[in-house]
Amino acid sequence: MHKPLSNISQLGRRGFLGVAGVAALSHSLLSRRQVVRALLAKDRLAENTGSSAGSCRGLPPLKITDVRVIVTCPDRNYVLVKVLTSEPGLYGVGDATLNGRELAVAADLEQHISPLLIGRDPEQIEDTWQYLYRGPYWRGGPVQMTALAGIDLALWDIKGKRANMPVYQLLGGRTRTGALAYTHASGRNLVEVEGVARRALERGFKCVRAQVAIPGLEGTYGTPGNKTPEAAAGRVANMAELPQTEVFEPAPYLRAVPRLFEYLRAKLGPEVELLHDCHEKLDPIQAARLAHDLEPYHLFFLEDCLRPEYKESFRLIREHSTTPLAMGELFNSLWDCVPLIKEQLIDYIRCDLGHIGGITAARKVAALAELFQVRTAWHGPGDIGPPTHAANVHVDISIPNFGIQEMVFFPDVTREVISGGPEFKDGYMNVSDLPGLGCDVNEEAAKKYPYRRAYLPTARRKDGSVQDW
Ligand code: CS2
Ligand code: MG
Repeated sequence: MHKPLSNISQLGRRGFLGVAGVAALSHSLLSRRQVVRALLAKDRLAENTGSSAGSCRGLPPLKITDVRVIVTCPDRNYVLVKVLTSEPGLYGVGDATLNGRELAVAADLEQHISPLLIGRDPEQIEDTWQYLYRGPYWRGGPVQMTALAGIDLALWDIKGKRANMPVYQLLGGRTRTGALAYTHASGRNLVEVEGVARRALERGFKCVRAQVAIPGLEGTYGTPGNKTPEAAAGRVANMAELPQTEVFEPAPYLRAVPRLFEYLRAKLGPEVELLHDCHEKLDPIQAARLAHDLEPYHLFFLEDCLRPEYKESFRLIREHSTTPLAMGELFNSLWDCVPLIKEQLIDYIRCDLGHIGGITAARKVAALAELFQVRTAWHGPGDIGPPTHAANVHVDISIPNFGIQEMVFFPDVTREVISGGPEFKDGYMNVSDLPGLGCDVNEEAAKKYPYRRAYLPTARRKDGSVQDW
């Protein structure tokens, strides 16, 4: 078999150089092909790490050119995000408002997040989410997740505008004609709550959350304090330069709340959907007792009975009542939602899109919840901005397991700064078919209302110990 060697010697040196030459040539050809392949791969990699080669058909590649953080206080503090792009006039608006910690979020956005985004492709929403969530190594928490949510909303807004579609179309299109909404009816006594609830029903609401001041207790969450119900509707009645301290005792609360719903059912009848927010105030057995005592009044749901740290205690409530349960506005991570959903210990997941990482996070929570027949009831109070309310409804009308949407009406002064957002009609919320989220921010108007430091109230028991507000 060793013939070939002799062939080589027969070829002589020229022949050998010839072969060597061909080998070198094919090698260089090879390496050139490898170079081209490597270049293409690099392109793909670049594409997958935030700098793309124009992902929308025929459109030039897009880059983030600036991130503006707008802190303003028309009637309360908001932190808005404006993500500008290399396409003239194309920008995204997001909301990164975290009540009582606004400047911490603004600083995170300005000092830490914005530098990371300049030059990236805004179309790479999921990659940017992962990069901003896992990239900092230290992950989660209300400040970072609110900052991430602000960016996430702005990127979905850009993608919708570029695709010339409302965001709900990007999320798979409509699953319903509108999102059933609820509003707040709070009062200093039963008659006042009934009055506010009746006015809400006249306005078209089919669902009302009822909160009443507890006799003998100074200030109770969700009640107007010394303001009229209208002035306090949907707003935190007493934001203050320094936290005001309310006094809470579970015993009078556990007596007063069932009386409230007995009264409202007697006055308003069986049709109207009624909800109540415990606001994370109770110990497990107290929550079980309340849920049990409220059974005869068929609440749509009882919200946030327990503190977010005590998820396993929902089992105790389940053991003692069939009152539907909602939980989640204080969750800051997708993973916070898993145990309650997986074990069906709640019926409604109530995350705040603005504090859990935006639309990208919410649609994953909704998908998980769908698998366990849990419905959504995203947080929608007055201390998150219209862009988050818009995002709520874009997700609500594009998922199969929507439950209900909390909403508030924003005063004109806020609308002067932040236009657009979902509209209320005959009991339902809806968004426009404008491309993107459908909101815009007026930076000049925002400048007219500088930030004012404000704190949420805190609470203590009568013995002076700290209590959840
Ligand atoms: C409440 C909120 O609407 C709700 O369900 O829990 O109003 C909450 O108190 C505020 O967002 C706190 O900032
Ligand atoms: Mg709540």
